[in-house]
Amino acid sequence: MKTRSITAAMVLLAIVFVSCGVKKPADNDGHSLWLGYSSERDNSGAVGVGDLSRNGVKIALEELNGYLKDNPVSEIKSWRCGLLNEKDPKLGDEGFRIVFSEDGDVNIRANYDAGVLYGAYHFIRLCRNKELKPGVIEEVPAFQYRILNHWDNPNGTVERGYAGKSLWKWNELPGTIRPEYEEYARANASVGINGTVLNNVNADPRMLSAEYLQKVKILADIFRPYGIKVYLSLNFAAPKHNGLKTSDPLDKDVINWWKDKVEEIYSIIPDFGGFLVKANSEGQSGPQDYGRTHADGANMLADALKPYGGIVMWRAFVYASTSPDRAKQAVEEFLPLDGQFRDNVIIQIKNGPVDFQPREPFSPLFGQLEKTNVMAEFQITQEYMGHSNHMVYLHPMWKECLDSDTYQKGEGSTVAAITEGKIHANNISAIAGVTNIGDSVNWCGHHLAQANWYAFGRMAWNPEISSEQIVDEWLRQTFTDNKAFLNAVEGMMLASHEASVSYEMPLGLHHCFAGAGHYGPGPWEGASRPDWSPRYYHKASADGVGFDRTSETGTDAVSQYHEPLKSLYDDVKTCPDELLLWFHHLPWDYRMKSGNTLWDELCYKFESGIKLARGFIDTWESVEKYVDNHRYSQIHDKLVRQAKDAIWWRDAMILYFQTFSGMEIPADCTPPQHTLDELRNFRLRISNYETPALDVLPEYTLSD
Ligand code: BDP
Repeated sequence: MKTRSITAAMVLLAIVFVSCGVKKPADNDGHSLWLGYSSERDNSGAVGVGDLSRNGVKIALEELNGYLKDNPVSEIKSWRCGLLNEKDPKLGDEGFRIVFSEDGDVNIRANYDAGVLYGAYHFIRLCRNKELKPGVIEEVPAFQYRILNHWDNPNGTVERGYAGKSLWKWNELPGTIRPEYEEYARANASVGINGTVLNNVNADPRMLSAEYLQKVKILADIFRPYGIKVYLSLNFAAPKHNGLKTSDPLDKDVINWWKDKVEEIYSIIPDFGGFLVKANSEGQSGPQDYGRTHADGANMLADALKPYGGIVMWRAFVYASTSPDRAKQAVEEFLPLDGQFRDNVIIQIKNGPVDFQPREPFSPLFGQLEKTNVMAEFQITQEYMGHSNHMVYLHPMWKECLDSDTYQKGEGSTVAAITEGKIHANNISAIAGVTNIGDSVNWCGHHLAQANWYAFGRMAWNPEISSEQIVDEWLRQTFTDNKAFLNAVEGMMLASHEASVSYEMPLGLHHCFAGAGHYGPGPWEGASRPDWSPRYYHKASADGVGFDRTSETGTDAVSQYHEPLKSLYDDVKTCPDELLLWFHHLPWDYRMKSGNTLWDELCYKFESGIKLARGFIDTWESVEKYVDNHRYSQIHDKLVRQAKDAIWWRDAMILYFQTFSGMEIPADCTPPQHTLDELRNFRLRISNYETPALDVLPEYTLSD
């Protein structure tokens, strides 16, 4: 005992000693995001909506002046930015050129305002990351439309939002203008995001009313100088809500109603971007209500928007409880329509075939449509990955999808290449992310979740940038460029997605969530119907676990993939471990490539997730001296909850599966801390979409 306290005292002394050299940063509430420097505008204190003198060039100069005056860079002697006298086709609408001469002159040029602005932000990023070298830099974005989707409702709630209420204060608009609106625009522009859908895909028809359009106009005016267009989600039944007898897309009155509505919108917001549509999905109305197709619905809207240059993003997220395999339905419904959509329609496809699970194979629809514009939809908000309680850096997961080869036109037909329009003669290219932004002071609920907003923008600009580079850039700008801090925290963030998969649903398991809130585990829920029930997805029984999607004995979902993927997934011997139970139903004692039984492998996978999550706490504690107290302790608390949740997930999943497998948990795994009955009873307390309050979550001890 005595020796222990002496050692503890020595460790404490050592910590005090080491910390002496590092000055603890002042408290930071996280509100300034990765933009912890002032633009010249911040210093002037000016706020102006509809100020016609504001444009991208002006803002670019304010940013450069603000940054460089406060943070002089010895190599930089002078700077300027502006439009090119003669347009350079290579730079397109949004590209830029930065010339940084040997004698210290910086010159940022572009064809249009937005490019100048992106060039300025890029240049400042290089300065802040100390990557500046004399020479010429030219960049153009990979995707034309780089769009955030807000699932925000007029009443201020946010569907699947875990960062407070909606940023948009509809009840205050158009009269009251909050500074956050412009801060939001600035943050988006700084990473190249150029569009935002303001409202939930489960759309309230009120959003298209004359009253709301006046509110939307204010936001559009604030965003415009930052190169950001606004879009709206629409309710397909809007004509009926407004007194028409039908919303049939082939009905003359309906067609005219939409034409008039679109005309009205453009008279108020001349650069309105277009519509996002969720139709015939989860109870939303759509063309199929009238015996029409998705193409009939989308084209009717596209025709109305065409004269103004607007687009329709039509979602492929459709399913019905009558389909034997939900994962197949998007291809079944959309493939027969290939070639029927107008050229200003783009089909918005979630990254995986089911629904934003911690790991899914890429949606096969990306590789199936050839004559239709397609785009990917990612979820930045962590509906299925611990809400804003868990630290999960999502870029590795998104990149896994974009880099996946569909083999549609042979090798190299990756999801990125297809959606960028490199494989087919697509008319438009786009990418969307469902935001994690709310009105909480730090915007995203978890300080480290800001990295996902940042990463989405950087990826939309350039899908080739690595996860390592993005997290490194973000941490330097948001925390510090201290090497020890960066090494530790980058490692932790880069491991976090794999950790989340491992402690929630490893080896291709999916949708084992409790209730509709999708926070904790509920593998015992539901029946074997093709709806949202965990039992339908994992199919655990005495004979094994997993969803048989093979060609011989299963639903044949594998056939929606091109060769060689189809055979690779179909054959249990070649199917990658991480998707094994997505495609195969296997006995508990199935021998894995590792030599373990499937049962042991599952236990060890969960264990590895628990270990990683526990390790994140140690890593964070090791960098305490580099982080301000405010963010340090908030992040620390959340990491503790994350590690507890990791054990909760394992306890629930494994104890439930054990009722079928009858096998023992390997002795070297963390022992369960709750019984199955306790966990099932706990489930009864989770009933809605919210994150359960921390103090009602099951208690776990983290010591070994
Ligand atoms: C699911 C969400 C639900 C959304 C739906 C969608 O649980 O709240 O409305 O996706 O994307 O992930 O439409």
